[in-house]
Amino acid sequence: MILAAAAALCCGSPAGKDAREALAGASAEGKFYYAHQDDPSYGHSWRVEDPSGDPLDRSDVFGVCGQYPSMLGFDLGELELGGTANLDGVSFELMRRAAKKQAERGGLVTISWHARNPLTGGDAWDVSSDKVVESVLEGGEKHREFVAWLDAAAEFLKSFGGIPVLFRPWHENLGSWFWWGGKLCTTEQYKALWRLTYEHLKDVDNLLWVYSPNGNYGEQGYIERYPGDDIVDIVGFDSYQSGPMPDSRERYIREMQTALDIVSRFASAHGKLYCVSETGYEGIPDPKWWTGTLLPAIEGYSPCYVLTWRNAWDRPGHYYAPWPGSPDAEDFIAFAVSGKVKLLDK
Ligand code: BMA
Repeated sequence: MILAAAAALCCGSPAGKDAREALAGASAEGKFYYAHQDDPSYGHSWRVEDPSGDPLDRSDVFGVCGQYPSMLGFDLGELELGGTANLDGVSFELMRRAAKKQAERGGLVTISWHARNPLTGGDAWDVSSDKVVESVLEGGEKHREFVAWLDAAAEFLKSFGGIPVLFRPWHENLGSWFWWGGKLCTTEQYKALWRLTYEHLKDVDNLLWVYSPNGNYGEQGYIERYPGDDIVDIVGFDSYQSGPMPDSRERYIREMQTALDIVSRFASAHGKLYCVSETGYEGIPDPKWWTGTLLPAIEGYSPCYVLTWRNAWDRPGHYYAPWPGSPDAEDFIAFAVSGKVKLLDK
């Protein structure tokens, strides 16, 4: 069923086909790729100092369990400003080098884009105007500048030399905290933004396109803003645990199960794979989070990957994966050997 459905996906390149077959294969075996944002670039209290020479072997996840995440997450944010590093200081050259190394290890890469606000000049979270999406569409006052941003993204992604990339633009679009969010544009404008992006990147033939709203949306919103079967390969959602234990645990599991129910049915009806495109619990205040909460939250479903967010090197409490000595490290090892998680050897 899953392999037959995969034939309906939109990406036509051999590398993209291999990637989606690998993802479908893992999911058919009841396993998911484990992804960690910015994993080789920095971790809890350390960072790569030499992005062009560092061997990129260090990883908080590897430091804990002796294996690497099978997927790396990166973000393009501020590529559009023409600098050498993204909004969190991750060098674009490091991303390219890490992606190559990841492919050699047999792993995958996913890339999101916290693009700056093209109308106001503010950041991705600047929601002071609801005219931003309109302004970048055909005929809008920022259209030309925005197309230049898309072209810069295309050029960067082409420089990966055919390594498949799960590209995840304009995420968490049902909430209203990014300029492309729910109250900031109409459904038609959102879809037009996605199509414009697709059109300008479609000759980057190593991309798989991931649609990833925030999880607490309800089915109607999810369906309404879905860009279209011809321009999406994988459907997912972002959902986090927040607030004190134990109440937040129950709520998180409930929200994850509801979202997985919606997304898995949607994926099966549309011939797509599905994933948990972002999740986590900031600072992991529950030492049994991995086996006691995350695994139960996805029980009964087979997402092809699950990504946890970044371990900021300069904010000790802002982490979503274990690091050597973190209170959840032992539980992460149990998670890693649960038979459900795909990780990579050195
Ligand atoms: C957020 C935080 C920010 C970061 C942003 C984009 O969740 O981690 O510190 O700048 O993601 O990566």
